[in-house]
Amino acid sequence: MSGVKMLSEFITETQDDFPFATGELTRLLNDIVIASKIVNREVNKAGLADILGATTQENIQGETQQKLDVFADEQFIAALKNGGEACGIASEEVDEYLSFDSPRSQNGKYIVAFDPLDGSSNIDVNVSIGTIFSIYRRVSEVGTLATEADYLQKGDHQVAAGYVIYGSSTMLVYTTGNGVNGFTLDPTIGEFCLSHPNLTIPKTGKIYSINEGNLAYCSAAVNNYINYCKEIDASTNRPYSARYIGSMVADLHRNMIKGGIFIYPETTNAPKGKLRLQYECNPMAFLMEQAGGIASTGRKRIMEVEPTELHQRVPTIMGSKEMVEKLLSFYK
Ligand code: P6P
Repeated sequence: MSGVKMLSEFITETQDDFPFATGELTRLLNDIVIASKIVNREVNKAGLADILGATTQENIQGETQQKLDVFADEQFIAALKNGGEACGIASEEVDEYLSFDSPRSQNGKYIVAFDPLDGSSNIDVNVSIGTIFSIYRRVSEVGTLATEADYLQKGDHQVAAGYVIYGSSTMLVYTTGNGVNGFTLDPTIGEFCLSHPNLTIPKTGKIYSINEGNLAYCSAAVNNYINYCKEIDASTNRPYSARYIGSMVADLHRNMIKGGIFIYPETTNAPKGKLRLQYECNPMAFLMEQAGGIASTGRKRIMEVEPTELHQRVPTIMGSKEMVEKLLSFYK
């Protein structure tokens, strides 16, 4: 298609930006793209196939696994295992990390942490859901089985991250540390096409996104900030609007485009918050910072947090620079 740049072309053209450019990232991202297209196909007809609803299984989070969660997880694991670039994966749906033991995979230089289908409680009510992925270069010796240290790297060591949002259209948004670019799937040709080059998040906005049902358990700082958002003050363009989808990818994608702040803080009943550091917060933090936003726990950059457990949770505040800075001023 003349004038339209496809994701595969874009990755190839920009792979020299990637410090380890030998085509590895191209192949690794294409493995993720393949899985996302298969997942997209099933998400788009979830209501028809016997793929809706819950399984009888629970994941390590204690959350009932949705059938589509399990399907999506299987697709990403298969694509990455067969692709050979990844030596292992960590998934929200799998208790332990999974180091691939084939000789080919042990020569893989990357690990991928992912949430195969985030927001899956929204599947049965047809609300946008997403896949989130984070790519690290392994720290263990190439040619060996990946070790725990490969999976417990802090967010600043990511070499790439992105998400797929299965919404009114299906988009893939990713970064390799040189800005953020968004691609929309053209189902007529089955290709992701560049639709949002050099995505940057507006430095401020009018949208705050938090589950207000939790406010009674939130800190004074968060409550004071939400009250600030609701106060009438024409000079500072308030009150703001509340928008909360309950699907992290959808809430953050909206804020990336329109500007806004997303808050899932620590609460008295969840001192670490709810969202998982390695496959939700770190990849989204990488994207937010690359797009000119801020991603904080309330006390430090999310990508500075030293992981100690694969599924650890972290308080999450991310979005437009000036809005996050305002909330952080309430912490002081
Ligand atoms: P709550 C979905 O389950 C998820 O992990 C994120 O996608 C979303 O932002 C959050 O949890 C919603 O949590 O407690 O507000 O329903």
